[in-house]
Amino acid sequence: MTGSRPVPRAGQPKARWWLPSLIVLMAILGAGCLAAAAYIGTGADSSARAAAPSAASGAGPQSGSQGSSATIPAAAPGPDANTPVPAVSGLADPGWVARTAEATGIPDRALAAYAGAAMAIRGDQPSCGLGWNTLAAIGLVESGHGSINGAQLASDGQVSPRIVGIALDGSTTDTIPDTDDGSLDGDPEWDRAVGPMQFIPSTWAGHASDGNGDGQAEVNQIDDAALTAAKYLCASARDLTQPADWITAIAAYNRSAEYNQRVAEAATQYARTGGAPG
Ligand SMILES: [Ca+2]
Ligand SMILES: [Ca+2]
Repeated sequence: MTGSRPVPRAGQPKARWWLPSLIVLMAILGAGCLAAAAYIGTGADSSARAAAPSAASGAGPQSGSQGSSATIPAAAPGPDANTPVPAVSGLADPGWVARTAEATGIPDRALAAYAGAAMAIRGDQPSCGLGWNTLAAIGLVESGHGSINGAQLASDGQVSPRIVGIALDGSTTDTIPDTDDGSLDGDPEWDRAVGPMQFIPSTWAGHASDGNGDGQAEVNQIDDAALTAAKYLCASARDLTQPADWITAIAAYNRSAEYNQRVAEAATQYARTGGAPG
């Protein structure tokens, strides 16, 4: 996926395309489905909700099936509960993670990162309404949850070998000359999307976050990548429970309408199949 799509990943310049995209998405998905995906992305969790019905839930496919109790259960306090920066992967209840991973097919280690990142951003920015399913949908589309090109996601959240996309040299993508001197993407001529959430170096530089509490922001570590994605999606005071804001946030990741559609479909599907309360 990294190399075949026509536009770069997270951080590319935004284009004023969202209105036609909205129309396209509504035509393809149906207005109800789109609203569901948006709010999923929201309901998705408001950091912790898996598809929790909200004011917009009347249009959601999962409406009525999971109820307002679809909040992700928090993990019991552990020995590291008082550490300054707890790992996001430990925030969601392990039982919820296991059940939801089985229901959705998302690797449990990746799901723990997505859910925990959504829970963390809910604490910092509750008005964003980011759902775990939106992060999971992006992780799926970007890298198959860290499995693209033979990569594997280890229990510590590290993805190896490193995931690095094709050169964004304008031949089949937008043109993004080097911004990092190759320090993140290994390419001193062009920029490339890196890691399981596929950040281009300039975006990573502006939003890089430490999700596993080791004091480092590492683009190929799933907790760090998921938390960074959460912060990036929630930038500009977006309210992802609103379809227009959700679409704009996904467009900031990748402005392709086809990309937006794929993420919307995956987010909707994840909300349908996962996130049942414990
Ligand atoms: Ca570069
Ligand atoms: Ca880290």
